[in-house]
Amino acid sequence: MLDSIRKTEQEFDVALAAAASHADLEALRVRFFGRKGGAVHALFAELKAVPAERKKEVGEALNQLRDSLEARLREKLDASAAEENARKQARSSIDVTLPGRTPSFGSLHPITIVRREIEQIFREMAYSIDPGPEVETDWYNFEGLNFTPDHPARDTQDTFYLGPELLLRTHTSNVQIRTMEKAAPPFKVLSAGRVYRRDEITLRRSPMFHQVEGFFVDRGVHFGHLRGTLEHFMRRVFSPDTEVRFRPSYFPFTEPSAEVDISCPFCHGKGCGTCSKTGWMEILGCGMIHPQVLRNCGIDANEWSGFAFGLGIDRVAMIKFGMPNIRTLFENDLRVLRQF
Ligand code: 2U9
Repeated sequence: MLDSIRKTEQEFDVALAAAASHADLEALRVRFFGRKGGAVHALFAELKAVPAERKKEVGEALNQLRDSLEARLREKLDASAAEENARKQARSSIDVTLPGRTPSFGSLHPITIVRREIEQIFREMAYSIDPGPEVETDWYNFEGLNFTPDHPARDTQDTFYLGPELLLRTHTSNVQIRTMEKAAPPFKVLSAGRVYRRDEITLRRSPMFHQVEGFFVDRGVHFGHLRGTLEHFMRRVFSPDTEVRFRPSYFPFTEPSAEVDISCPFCHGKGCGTCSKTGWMEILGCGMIHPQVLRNCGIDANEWSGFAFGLGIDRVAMIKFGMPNIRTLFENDLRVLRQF
């Protein structure tokens, strides 16, 4: 019997050393401690047949065997459970040494950046901002601004009509007419938004573009105020050393009218490819509001006078950001937009 006990212990040692997984250890437990056919159990069953004088000695040896095997099995089971735990933890834990994922933020469209910058410059000069409607009647877009029905200047602003009287505004001047009609002077208003003209798409033109217009009506407003305002505006939008020059022009809603050039921001007036070697770039139109336009809105042109100006935001954005093609602004190419 004592031989069987020793043999069982040796078999257990071999099996325990070979057990590589939790499943192996479980099989080993059943093989030695299982109620049915377990080796240790079977030895205890044999104890009944041992002669009485040897029962104590064999019984003690059996108890020792059981305790020792149980302890060794428990130790290995615990170690295997700890290992499994560590493996699970390693699989699910966060590696704090990995570089973080950068969240992707949106950014403002270059036209929005320029529009807000222009609005801020005029807010600082006490102008109020009013975007106005894009769908407009003939009166607010044309007639109120001195474009009579057969006025040739209507041809220069080829229009998208939505009905006989309804159209997509060709400029933001509709806002000024609406303002003057509603309230009494003085006024200082800036309007910025989308305008539409039936133009072919070229490098510089698009059928939809963005315009800013400003106007100032008060007693005694004269061309000097216009000049000072625009020089300040241009030097804020471009650089403080920007030169500004006025050339006589014609618009039906202003008299006198002028076109304004700035010294080329790329070559500072020396002449380069971008300014066609002239050193100047045309940037906006302006003038003193035509007395007939004031009268159209019920304003006494003998008491009040005003100036107005208009420019394309897209053109300013193209110059500021060095874009040769207006389409770059409207294609929503993320490789472009992510740069802003
Ligand atoms: C009222 C009276 C007068 C706004 C003006 C211009 C001259 C002008 C163009 C520049 C480039 C439009 O974007 S563009 O094509 N604008 O030249 N705009 S004066 O004059 C007004 C506005 C409102 C009641």
